[in-house]
Amino acid sequence: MKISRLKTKDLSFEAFQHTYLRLEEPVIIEGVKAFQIPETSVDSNFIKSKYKQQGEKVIGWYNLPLLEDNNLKIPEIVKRVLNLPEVSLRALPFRIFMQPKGNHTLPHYDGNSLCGFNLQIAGRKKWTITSPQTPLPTSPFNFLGSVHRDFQYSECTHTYYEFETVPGDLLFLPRYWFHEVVSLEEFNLNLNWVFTPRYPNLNNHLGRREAEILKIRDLFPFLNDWLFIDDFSNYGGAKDQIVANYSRNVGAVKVLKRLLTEVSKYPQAANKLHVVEERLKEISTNNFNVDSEHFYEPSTRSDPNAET
Ligand SMILES: O=C(O)CCC(=O)C(=O)O
Ligand SMILES: [Fe+2]
Repeated sequence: MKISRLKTKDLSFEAFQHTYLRLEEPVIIEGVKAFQIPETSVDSNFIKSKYKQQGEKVIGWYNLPLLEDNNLKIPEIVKRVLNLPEVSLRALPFRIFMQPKGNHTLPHYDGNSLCGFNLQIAGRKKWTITSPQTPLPTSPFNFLGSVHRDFQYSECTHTYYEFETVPGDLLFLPRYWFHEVVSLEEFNLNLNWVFTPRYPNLNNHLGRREAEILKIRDLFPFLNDWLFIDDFSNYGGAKDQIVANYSRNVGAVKVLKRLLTEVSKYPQAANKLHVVEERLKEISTNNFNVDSEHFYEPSTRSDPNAET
């Protein structure tokens, strides 16, 4: 399937809200700019010196506060979404991905029911994103795909989009969409703003699974250290409200079924554990580990005069 691509000037905020944000449909908005300085100065030295200290290294990226200054402006559409009352922000909602050629981020969806705007600044990436209506097999109690490296997507079994992003492409990636990402150029840089909706999405399998898992984590707090790989204490930046909203209709039967379903995945997942571990090590090693000789190469597709 082909992902929708629209130019900033052809997409009103209201149209974005109705067609993509509310329906949780991915889209690429072209010609978006965040750095106001010359493109050639946005190299790895610049990024490291400006953001590495302020950031918190997390597996394959750096978490940062919502930064904005004369050099870096948050794109208008992102700012408007982050300010919506139904959106909750974690303390560090801004992330930077800077990776070398060949980095392959394993299939996963983001924890904390995160939706994200991912803006390609430099380089090029190949994305394969899969609808939560036809999810990949999940690892027990988490959001990593339980698949081998040579996993083949098939249109018979998966609704997925395969596409490349180039500088100026702002991808809206809704929550629970699996994504697998390959960095294609020597120097690849993406800015990412993430948020958690305060309301659940119970229209797809992974949204319902998350609601059930939240209920389990809330009912049995000791399981958080034991079974889960992410932090629960400040889920989505508004844990109590989100847990209450998402798991309102999750009763004892659903809790029990979910526990059994997740536990029954262990034998299968044990097979793939070393694959997943190796892939996590790959993205962790590559995180900000790029050659500083490479510079932002503007794409013909991005429109330098476009609104930010
Ligand atoms: O760029 C990548 O390699 C991974 C991006 C990603 O996982 C995300 O934006 O959530
Ligand atoms: Fe991700």
